[in-house]
Amino acid sequence: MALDITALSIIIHSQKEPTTPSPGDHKMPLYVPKSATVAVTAGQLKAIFKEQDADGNGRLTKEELRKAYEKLGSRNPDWRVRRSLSHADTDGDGSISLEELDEVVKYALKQGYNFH
Ligand SMILES: [Ca+2]
Ligand SMILES: [Ca+2]
Repeated sequence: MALDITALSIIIHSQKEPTTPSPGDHKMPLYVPKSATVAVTAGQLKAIFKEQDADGNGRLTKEELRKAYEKLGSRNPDWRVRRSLSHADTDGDGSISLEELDEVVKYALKQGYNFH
């Protein structure tokens, strides 16, 4: 099941936001602040990474990894991609297979990776 991270962030954000009762309040703009901080599980992280496999070939290229980290709100996605590859790209082909993705997820979790 694909995890809709945008919807997730909106839900979390709206929970944190103090309720301001006003008419038309239900028409909230679809704006997701980058400051939303949420702990994620390994399964959620993996789902987010897999979602970025745009061509569906079961491998995450640097570009696809970068998108994943951008989606996670990383301030320095390029650096994260380099770290992930050096940590998890065990066969050295410059992309992350589904097997290697587990290592990326472990790495990301070890960094205490959250949505910020
Ligand atoms: Ca791919
Ligand atoms: Ca690889």
